[in-house]
Amino acid sequence: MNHTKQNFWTKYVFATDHKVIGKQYIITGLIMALVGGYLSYVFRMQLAYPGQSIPLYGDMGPQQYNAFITLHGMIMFFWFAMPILLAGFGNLFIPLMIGTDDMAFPTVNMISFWIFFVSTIVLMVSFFLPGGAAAGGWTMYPPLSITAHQPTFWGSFFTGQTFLLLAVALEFVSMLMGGINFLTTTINKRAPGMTAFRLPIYVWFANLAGIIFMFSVGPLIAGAFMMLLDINMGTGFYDPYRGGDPILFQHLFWFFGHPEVYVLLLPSLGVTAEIISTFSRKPIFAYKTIIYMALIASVLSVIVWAHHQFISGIDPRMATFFSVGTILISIPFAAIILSYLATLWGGSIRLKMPMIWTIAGIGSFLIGGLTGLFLGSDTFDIYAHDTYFVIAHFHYVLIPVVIFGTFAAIYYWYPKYFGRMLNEKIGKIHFWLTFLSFHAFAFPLFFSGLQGEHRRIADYSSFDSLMTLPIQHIRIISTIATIILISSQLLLIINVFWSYRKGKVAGRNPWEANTLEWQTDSPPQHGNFEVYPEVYRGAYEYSLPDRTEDFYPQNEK
Ligand code: HEM
Ligand SMILES: [Cu+2]
Repeated sequence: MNHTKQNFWTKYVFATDHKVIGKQYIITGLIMALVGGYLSYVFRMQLAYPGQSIPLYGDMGPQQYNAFITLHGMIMFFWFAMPILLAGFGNLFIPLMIGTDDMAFPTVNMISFWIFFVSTIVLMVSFFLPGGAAAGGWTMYPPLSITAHQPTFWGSFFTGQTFLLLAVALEFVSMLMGGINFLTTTINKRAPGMTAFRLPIYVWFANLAGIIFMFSVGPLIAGAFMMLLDINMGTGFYDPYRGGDPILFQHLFWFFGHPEVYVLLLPSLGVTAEIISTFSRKPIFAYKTIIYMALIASVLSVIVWAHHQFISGIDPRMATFFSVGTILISIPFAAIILSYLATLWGGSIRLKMPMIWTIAGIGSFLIGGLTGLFLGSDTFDIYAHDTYFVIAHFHYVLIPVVIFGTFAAIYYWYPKYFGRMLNEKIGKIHFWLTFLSFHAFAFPLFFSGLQGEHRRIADYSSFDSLMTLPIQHIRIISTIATIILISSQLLLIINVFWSYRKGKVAGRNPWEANTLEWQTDSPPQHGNFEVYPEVYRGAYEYSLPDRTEDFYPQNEK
C-alpha cells in the first residue's frame, strides 16, 4: 500500500480512494434526488390545484411544467439512480467484496467522478438559461425537442435542450469510464481463491449492469449527436420538414432506454441478494441459476425496445415480436425473484431495517412487474399508452428498485463505512411513512390512467371528462402523498447525522455476514485490509450443520 502524505484536498476532494469516491457519488446523488423530488412536488401541486400559486415555488406555466417533468425524469435516472446504485455502491463494495485495496485505475476513477460532477453543474445551469430548461420530455422525442426552444440572442447553443444533451454526454462518459474500471477491477484484482462462482451476487450484477450500459449506449450517443446537429447546425435527421424521420430517434432512444431499466434493476437486485441471505441465515437459493438468469435477461434486454413504439405506426407483425420478447424477459426476472423468495422460505429471519426495506421492495416491485406484463402486450398498450397507467407502472418499478434498494443498502452498509449503526427506531418511522405514502402516491394513478388521464398535460381544466370529481380527488390524494413521501426523507437525513455521533458502535461484522467487506475494520483503513484475504468458499454459507456459528466468512480457514 502506498502511504503518501494526505492533505484535505487529496483526502476528501480529489481523492483516489474508492471509498471516498463512492461516498462522493452517493452524496451528490442524494442531493440530486432532493432536486428531482422538489420538481415532482411542484408539478404535482400544479396538477392538484391548477392555476394556483404553489408554496415554495410560485406560479407555474405549461412550459415550466414540461421542463420540470423532463428534468425530473432525467435527474432521477441519470443523476440519482445510476450514480448511487452503480457508481456509488460499485465503488464502495466491489474492491472490498473481492478483497483488494482499490479500483484498477484509481486516477481514472477520480476523473470519472469529477466529470460526473461537472455534468451536474451543466444540468443545473440549464434551469437558468433564457428559455428555461429542456422541455421535450425525458425521452427527448423530436420534432418537439428540437423545436421547443426558440434560438436566443446567443443562438440555439445556450438553450435547455443543448445543455441537457451536453450534460447527459458528460454523465455517460463518466459512467462508461466507471464501468470499464469495474470490469477491469473484478477481472484482475480478485483475492486468491475468489473464483467467478464465489463472487457475491452484487459484484456479478454491477458488472453485468456496466456491460449492458456499454452495449446499449452507443446508438443513443449517435442519436443525440444527430440531435445536436439538428438543433444547432440546421441538419434534418429528425425533422420531417427537412426530409428527416422522428421515428428514427425513437429507435435509437429506446434501444438504450429499455436496457437502462435493467442497468438500475440489476445492482438493486444484487443488494437484495446480499441482504436476503444474511438476514434469513440461509444460503441464497440456486446461486448459479440466478447468475445464468441474469445473463439471459441481459441478452434479451436489447431486443425488446420497440414495445415503447406500439402506437408509433409499427408493423403489427413486428409488434407481435416485441410483445413476445417483452413477456419472455419477465421469465428470468421472475426466476430470480422466486429464488429470493425460496431463500426466505424456512429461514430464521431477522427483521432488521435492511431486511424490512428489502422485503417491502420485492413486494412492491411485483406490482410493477405484473403491470409491465399488461403493457408488454401490444393490445393493452395501445389503450394505455401515455396515460397515467404507465406513470403508475414505471414508478412501481423504479421506486422499489431505486429508492427502496438504496435505503436497504444504506441501512445495511452504513455501519461498515461510518463505524456506527443507524438507529432502528427512527428507521422504522422513516420506513412506514415512506412505504405508505409511496403506495398512496402511485396506486391511485393506475385508476386515473384507466379513466384516460393522459400524461404530460399541465392543466386538465380544458378537458371536461378529465375534470370530474373522482379523478380530481385522485390527483389531490396523489399530491398529498407526494408531499409526505418527500418530507419523510428528513428522517433519513436526521438518522444519518444523529447516528454518526450517537449511534451504537458497530464492530467489524455487526450483521454476522460472510462477504469480505465485513472481515475488516469499520470503517476500513486506507488500503482496506491489514492482511489481504484468501478466499476458501462461496459468499452465502450460512447455517452449516456442523458449525457452531451460523455464518462462515469467505476468508476463514
Ligand atoms: C418522490 C417520488 C416521485 C414522484 C412523486 C414522482 C412523480 C411523477 C409524476 C407525477 C410524473 C408524470 C408527469 C407527467 O407525465 O405529467 C413523473 C414522471 C417521471 N418520473 Fe417520477 N416521481 C417520483 C420518483 C421517480 C423516480 C425515483 C424515478 C426514477 C428513478 C422517476 C422517473 C420518472 C420518469 C422517467 C418520468 C417521465 C418523465 C417524462 O414524462 O418525460 N420518478 N414522476
Ligand atoms: Cu421498455
